[in-house]
Amino acid sequence: MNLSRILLTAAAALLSSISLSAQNPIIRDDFSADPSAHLFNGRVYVYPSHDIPAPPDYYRRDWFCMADYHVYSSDNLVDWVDHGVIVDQVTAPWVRDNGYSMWAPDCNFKNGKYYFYFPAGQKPKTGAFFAGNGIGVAVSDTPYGPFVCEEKPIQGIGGIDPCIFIDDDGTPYLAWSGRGLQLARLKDNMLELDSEPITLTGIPRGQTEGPFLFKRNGKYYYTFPWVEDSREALAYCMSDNPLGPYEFKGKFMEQSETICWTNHHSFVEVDGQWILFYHHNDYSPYFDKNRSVCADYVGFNPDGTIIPVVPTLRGVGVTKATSLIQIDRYSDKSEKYVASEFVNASNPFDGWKAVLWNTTQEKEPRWISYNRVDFGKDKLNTATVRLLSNAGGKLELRADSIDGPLLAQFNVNGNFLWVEKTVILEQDIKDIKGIHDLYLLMTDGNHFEVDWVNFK
Ligand code: FUB
Repeated sequence: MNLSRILLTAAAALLSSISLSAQNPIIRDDFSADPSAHLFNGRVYVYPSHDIPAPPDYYRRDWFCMADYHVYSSDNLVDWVDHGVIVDQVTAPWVRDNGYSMWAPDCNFKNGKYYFYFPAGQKPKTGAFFAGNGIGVAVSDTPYGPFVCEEKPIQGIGGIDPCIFIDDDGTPYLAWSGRGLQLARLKDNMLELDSEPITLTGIPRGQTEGPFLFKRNGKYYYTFPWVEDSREALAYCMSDNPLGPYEFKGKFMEQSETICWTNHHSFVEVDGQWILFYHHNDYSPYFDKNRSVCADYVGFNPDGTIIPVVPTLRGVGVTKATSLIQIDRYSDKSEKYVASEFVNASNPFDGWKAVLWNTTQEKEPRWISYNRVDFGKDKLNTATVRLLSNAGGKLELRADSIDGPLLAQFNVNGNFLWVEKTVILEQDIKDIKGIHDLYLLMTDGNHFEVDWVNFK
């Protein structure tokens, strides 16, 4: 690799970081997909692919379009830092520089280095139009770069969606999607195959891609998106050996209820709790090739099988009461007449609002809840809600349940305008401390929109 390429990669990795926030999706200022999450040195690093709207030099406007990779990290699963571009199609030596096919990547740590694996269309030989997909490696001393790309992709394999798994004894394995789901041992140098690839068998009919291999309690899990009907569910096989044979165990996430055709995922254990990272098309409801990374907790049955995960708006982590609590990504709600909608449908990245309403026939209290809010150790004095109402009414904030301790009450005159309304906390609740679920109730009125809640 020449010096200018190294400098470009280093500069990208040093780009100033941007703080993002909690809830789903976790990356809220850009599209992101195919998340591969790992715990390195006490921080969770997520290596996603990066969807972009097709630029003029890309001939397909209806397809995936990906020109580079970012890496994100967090020490609390709530505040995510974007470390900038780590690899891109123009500076990666063997990659077609207008291919826009930098699909699902992965990264892992061995021999004191971080190895980033990524698929991409190769530069065609002179005179040829197409050269097929390679899987390349870029190496770094840190999980966030700068990464230096190998001159050539891994020899002897082609395909997409590499996953690098390191067993407890240090043996590396590469899983990927080629002619079926593939798996091979890697040499200690992390750059060459050390065994003939194996094709997974025994998976019921249905297209597969995007493997993620992990180990828990001595069992190996080979997990993958699996097309059943017309969209991808997430499914898995289990084995007592890394190279199988694997036994099909079924789905652990159903197909998205939106139009999103793909899903792609990874598992990571943080402080004894397993988390599933995956993607949906939250910010792009009408075009499913612009996707967004989400995360939810995942559990296991005593026999090691995965308890199916139902996607949430709320996601993972504990939210500080003193932050802008995006209660529109609620964890629970009253049965009827509550929805999470875009604040500004013409710019989804403005985020969501919760809408609570009643009809002329029905006048019930409507509510939403947001779990795991940390009220801290210090005394709080005020609560603020950013809201909009047509004819006004009354909102309440409560802790722990819909009839739990009253935190604050808001009497609102409606005027169809967004306002930030602040009230003093109820006297006997001012010393609320620690982690509680937060409930917001519309106890009077027939239309409220709520953007966020904040305590000071
Ligand atoms: O992101 C492009 C492709 O879509 C990935 O490589 C697949 O796993 C699917 O998510």
